[in-house]
Amino acid sequence: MADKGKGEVSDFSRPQVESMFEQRLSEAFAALGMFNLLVVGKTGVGKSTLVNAMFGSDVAQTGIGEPVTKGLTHYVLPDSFLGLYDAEGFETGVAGDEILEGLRSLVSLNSTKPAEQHIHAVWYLVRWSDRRFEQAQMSFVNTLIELNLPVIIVLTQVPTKDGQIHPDAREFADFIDGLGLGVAGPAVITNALEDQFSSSPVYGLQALLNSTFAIVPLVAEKALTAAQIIDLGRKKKAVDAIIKQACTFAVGVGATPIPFADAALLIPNQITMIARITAAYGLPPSRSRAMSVAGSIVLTGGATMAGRYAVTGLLKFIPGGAIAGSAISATVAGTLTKAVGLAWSQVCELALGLDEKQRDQFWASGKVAEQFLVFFKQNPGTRTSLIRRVTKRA
Ligand SMILES: Nc1nc2c(ncn2[C@@H]2O[C@H](COP(=O)(O)OP(=O)(O)OP(=O)(O)O)[C@@H](O)[C@H]2O)c(=O)[nH]1
Ligand SMILES: [Mg+2]
Repeated sequence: MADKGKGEVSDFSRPQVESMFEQRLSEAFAALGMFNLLVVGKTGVGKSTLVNAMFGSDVAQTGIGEPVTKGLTHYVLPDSFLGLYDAEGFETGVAGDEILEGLRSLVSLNSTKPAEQHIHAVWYLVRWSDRRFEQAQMSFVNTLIELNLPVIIVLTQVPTKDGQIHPDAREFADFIDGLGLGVAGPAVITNALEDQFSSSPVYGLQALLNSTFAIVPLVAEKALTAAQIIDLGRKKKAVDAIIKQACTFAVGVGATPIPFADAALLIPNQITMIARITAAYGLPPSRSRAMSVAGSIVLTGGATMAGRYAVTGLLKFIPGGAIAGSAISATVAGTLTKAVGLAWSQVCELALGLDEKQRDQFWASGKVAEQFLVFFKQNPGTRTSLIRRVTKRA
């Protein structure tokens, strides 16, 4: 590694960066923690459909299921920042009582475990077109509340027209709100799937997500942000904070100006940053091998080279700009790190927009590095500010 004293540095080799990235990725995903959601409601109410709409994949299909009790299964995504308790095929009455029995022992077992493993939110789904809320449903909800679980009532499959909720559904929601169930806030009105026939659009998912964020403990927020797929803004906010933190660190490194050749000093910080960004977007880490390869190409052949090239290359155009007397300043280190972070976020957002198969292909292809460079060069902070700062130094 770097030996600043001699002004000489050997870059990290690509395999080194690769394994470092793979390790940082798994640390970053572990640091997300877990969001555990319990979804209940009668069979056919739309539990699976709603979960798919909010989290993007059929957790129950792709996850590893573990029966908690008859009718209640705990699914964990292979990537394990989303845990789902699904009461599949559930009917109120006897079956409901069994589920509650299972929940009771689960909650009491959980109380001995870290908060990360608790149930953080319950969605209790009611199909609006049933137009009634039975006694059995009411006592089910009451028991959940007795167990100290934060419950959101969700009306499902609600049609809307021009943003107007079906008046009967509105009335039904008001009726449920009036029951004084002790749930967390008013019932949330949703439609998780566009109805082709009535062209009733998807509705209320953002409101449901907001209500969910309002009740989850801090320990589950990062995981929920990463797991949900409907609110990119929340992910971006988390990513911005990660980039800022990495820039602050880079500026600190650059406070003692680094010889150009020592640009590699900035690499470990950049690896940590892009690993955290990847995790914050909730990109499945099961693809971490391909991601690590892509990330290492970006950092060894892409960003670092580009950063160095930009600095040394630009110096040529500065009258009297002597490479020997120059160094990467704190601002340049910060600018470079920020540009790397922003370009990698754009890569991640591109990946998020792909379906699972395309995404796998994308990570495994050389396209990532190519695309990264495009974003990197487009970044308004990169070239101009480097020119300005290098000029000033010279
Ligand atoms: N239009 C529309 N259809 C929905 C919605 N939710 C569910 N459906 C349809 O209703 C049917 C049942 O939905 P599921 O999501 O499988 O219901 P579930 O609650 O998971 O059912 P079980 O797993 O049997 O307990 C499916 O045909 C869905 O396509 C919705 O919000 N809008
Ligand atoms: Mg289901």
